[in-house]
Amino acid sequence: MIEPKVILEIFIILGVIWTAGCAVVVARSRRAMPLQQLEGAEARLRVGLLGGLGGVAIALFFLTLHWLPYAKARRAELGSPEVTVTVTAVQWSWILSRHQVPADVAVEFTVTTRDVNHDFAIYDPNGRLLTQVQAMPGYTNRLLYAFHAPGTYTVRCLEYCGLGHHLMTVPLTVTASPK
Ligand SMILES: [Cu+2]
Repeated sequence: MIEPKVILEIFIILGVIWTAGCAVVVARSRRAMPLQQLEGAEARLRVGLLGGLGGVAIALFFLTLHWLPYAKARRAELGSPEVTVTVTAVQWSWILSRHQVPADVAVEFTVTTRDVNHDFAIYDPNGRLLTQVQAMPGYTNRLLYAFHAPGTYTVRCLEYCGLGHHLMTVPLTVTASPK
């Protein structure tokens, strides 16, 4: 797993390269050139940039796909769930089948709602968002996650669902790893 700091650094480096490239294009376009030649050079540059950057974007998409937090990627990383928590959202509270889960174990949250859309989000003891999934009427969405430290985590709703939306919090206790 790449550190968020590294991703930010890569993003900044790419941003600097992109900005420098734009500056070069602007500087070159100011040179006095016959109109015909300028258009030809610009057209070639555009096609080159489109093809090159498009290729890079597609390659990055496929190379980084397995880091996306989709159920299949999580399952490949964490294995089959050892603990299941059923989660039902209702205006305006969360109904959890259990409020304690062990650390370092794959936990599957099966999430649905009795009324409107909600969003099941888990925050760590420092208030940092760890993971989330939509709670949708008529559907059960599965969220696989492993907690790495014991503590009191907080479930919140991340989809505005009416007057009592801010009341939708419930603690989730992560106990020491059984392993
Ligand atoms: Cu809400």
